[in-house]
Amino acid sequence: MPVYSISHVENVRVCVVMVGLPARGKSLIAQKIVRYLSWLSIKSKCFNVGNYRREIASDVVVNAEFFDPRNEEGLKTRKEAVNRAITDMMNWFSEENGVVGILDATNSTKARRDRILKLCRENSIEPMFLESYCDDQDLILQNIIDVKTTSPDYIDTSNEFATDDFLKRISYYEEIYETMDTKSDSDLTFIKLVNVNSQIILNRIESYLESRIVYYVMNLHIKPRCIYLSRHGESEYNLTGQIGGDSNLSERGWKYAKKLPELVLKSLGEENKHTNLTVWTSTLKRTQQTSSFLPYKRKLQWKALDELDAGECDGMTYEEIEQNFPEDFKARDDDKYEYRYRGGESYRDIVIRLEPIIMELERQENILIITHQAVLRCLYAYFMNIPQEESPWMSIPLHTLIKLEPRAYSTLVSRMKADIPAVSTYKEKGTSQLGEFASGTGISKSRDLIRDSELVTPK
Ligand SMILES: *[C@@H]1O[C@H](CO)[C@@H](O)[C@H](O)[C@H]1NC(C)=O
Ligand SMILES: *[C@@H]1O[C@H](CO)[C@@H](O)[C@H](O)[C@H]1NC(C)=O
Ligand SMILES: *[C@@H]1O[C@H](CO)[C@@H](O)[C@H](O)[C@H]1NC(C)=O
Ligand SMILES: CC(=O)N[C@H]1CO[C@H](CO)[C@@H](O)[C@@H]1O
Repeated sequence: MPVYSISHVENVRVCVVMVGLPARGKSLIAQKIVRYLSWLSIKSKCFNVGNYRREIASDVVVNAEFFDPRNEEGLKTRKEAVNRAITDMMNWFSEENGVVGILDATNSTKARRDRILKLCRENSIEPMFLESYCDDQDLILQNIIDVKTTSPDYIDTSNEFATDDFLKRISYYEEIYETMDTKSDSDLTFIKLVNVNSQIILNRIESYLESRIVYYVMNLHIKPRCIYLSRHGESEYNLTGQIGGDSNLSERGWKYAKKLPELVLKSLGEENKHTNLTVWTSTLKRTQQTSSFLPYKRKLQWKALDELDAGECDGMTYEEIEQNFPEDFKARDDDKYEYRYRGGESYRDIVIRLEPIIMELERQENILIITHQAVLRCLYAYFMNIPQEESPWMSIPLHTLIKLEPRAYSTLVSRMKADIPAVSTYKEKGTSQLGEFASGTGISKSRDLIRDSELVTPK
């Protein structure tokens, strides 16, 4: 079975070194890159120097003075934190076959950068610097609000104290900060993002893997927005338990389609009721029928959002598949992510065709996507960092609107059920019967706040 993996093609390892003052969104960018690459099965991990520092100095009260370049004790601790992070990263590269390691630190001086550069070259790892440069005061303040409400350093302090203290901390870093530039750093591989992405400077981007990362960060924005996800309404095939096909909505499916505009408005809330959503559907009738009552003008059909192609099993019920292709039926249950239907697709195949969708989705603002169970699982896995072995088994019921709100360090999820019954199309492992007998994994809670940093990174 051909397995898609950029790293196999190139056999390249990259160390992304974050550069920039505090509150420039470095950790956010670092975490997003890890989430994106992991979703594409590229082994990646973030090494956050701040976390190491908190581990070492867990008993020290950390305020701005700690970051004064003249504070010997602070310097020592911070140096040790950087050293531990680098050591762990190098071990991870060599012992766990890491492909993209991200060193999330300020690394504000050239001397520090030179040291990492040397280490990478000694270990044949490509160093790539990623600087987030920002002099737009509004952006910085917005970031500080995000940081101080989420940073472990400010858990027990008042907002006012946190903001002042953080500004002071930044000013200490500013004393020694040396930005990257195309003259003095002309021989280095780097991306410099100026004020998020109002200007982007690229220097010596060489490998394909590096250019993927560049392309991804170029598409990121930080405007607040929400992403709505919904499956199509119940289809005629769902009533008969058949998979695939291009059937019409059932009567109840049409009811859901009619209810959907109201559901969206309710979820947007009174103050946002004029929000213009962009609507994406697949090219199949059931998603377009589901979108047909939505009042929004921008509706787009994507072939890439079509349901998983069940190949020779298209149009069969799970029972028929179990009878006709018992080995396939078992193989799919054993490894649903990798199993590819005869003449059809696997979950991995879907992730590959969804990659351009994810890129475009990062660029978009408010959006509603109406698609199919397997595709939705993959999209959801990307936003919520769900490991590969779990994502194909997540329960995503019919007639339910899911709302995702990406925040600096977390994604808020809420679900809204339309009060319209539908058959369950959920199939548990080891049976051809449909229905949720136990609770599904993943999104069964009605309202979760999941912090990216607390989530497991897929293997
Ligand atoms: C629901 O029906 C559609 C066809 O209309 C099919 O593609 C989809 O797989 C069905 N869901 C399940 C899990 O049976
Ligand atoms: C779906 O609905 C259309 C229009 O109502 C109808 O012409 C078509 O035959 C239906 N298709 C199926 C497969 O039932
Ligand atoms: C929404 O978009 C439509 C068409 O693109 C436009 O006519 C309308 O003014 C927009 N509404 C708002 C509130 O922006
Ligand atoms: C957090 C971090 O890595 N900062 C370091 C960047 O480099 C300077 C100079 O070597 C150090 O003093 C900082 O601790």
